[in-house]
Amino acid sequence: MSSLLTFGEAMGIFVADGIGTLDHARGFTLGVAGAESNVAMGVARLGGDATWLGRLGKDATGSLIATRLRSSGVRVIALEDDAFTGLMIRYRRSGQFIHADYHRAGSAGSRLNRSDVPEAEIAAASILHVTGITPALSDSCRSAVFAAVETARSAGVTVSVDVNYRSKLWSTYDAAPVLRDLVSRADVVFAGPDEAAIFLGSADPVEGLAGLGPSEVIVKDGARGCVALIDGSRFSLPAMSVSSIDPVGAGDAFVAGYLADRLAGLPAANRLRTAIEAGAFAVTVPGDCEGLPTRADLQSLSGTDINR
Ligand code: KDG
Repeated sequence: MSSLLTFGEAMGIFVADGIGTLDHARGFTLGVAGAESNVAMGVARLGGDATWLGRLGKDATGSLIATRLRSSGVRVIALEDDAFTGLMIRYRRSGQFIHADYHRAGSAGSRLNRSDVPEAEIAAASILHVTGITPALSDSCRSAVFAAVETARSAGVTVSVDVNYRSKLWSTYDAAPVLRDLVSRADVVFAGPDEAAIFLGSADPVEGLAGLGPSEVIVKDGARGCVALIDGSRFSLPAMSVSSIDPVGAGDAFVAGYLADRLAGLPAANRLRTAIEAGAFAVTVPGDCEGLPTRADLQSLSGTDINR
């Protein structure tokens, strides 16, 4: 069976209930955050075979993360670490503005290193998925990402990269050469137009990303939908009109939708349609991973046949 392997930092997250500054918060919802673990859960919920690997502290947050991922059907390779499991705190300053604080410097997840990702696991996968978040966490994480990507390439495993620029982790100046290098080693790349501009400048994002080498370029543009260049064919899909409650995690749901259909051997048009639907479903549910849909969820959203 085709399978996805991904790795990165998964964290606990406290999301303030309601809207307002943190000092007005009276309750928090505890969840799990992390772009790569979100994608793994998203692929698994859509019926795909997904493995997430990462370092977790020997604390309650680490256990929570492993339990939540496994309950979504993800195979978890959790490497125990003496450091704490990273945390995030997020609140909504207004209906529009979301603020997040990281508590992750020195965390277990940021201590991942290149010997943590076994070559055999990579070679056995159909897709290795990494993000531009991991190289920003530490030198050892950066080295792990590039080593894993090179192992995948040598083994003929598809390399998928979501650029996922995080301004709280590094500057665009520091990120640009690293993200450009990472994208140039990918087969499949996902980026927002603003993220692509970090290392492409004013070049057209689709053409610019394709010019670096990936044969599957997908530019996700939130409420505007997506444009893509896949094996030489161009696609442009509008977003679905849904009532958005929480945009966080929608990009990961989109990636999961695309990769789940790719693992299932479906053509590009289906992958992009599922990506759009998964992203749309995710924004209707609060939380980073709670809105990752199943196939049945997508059917209820679109009212279409899931076997199309
Ligand atoms: O992609 C959603 C993420 O922002 C979230 O789950 C946490 O990985 C995360 C990050 O670094 O922001």
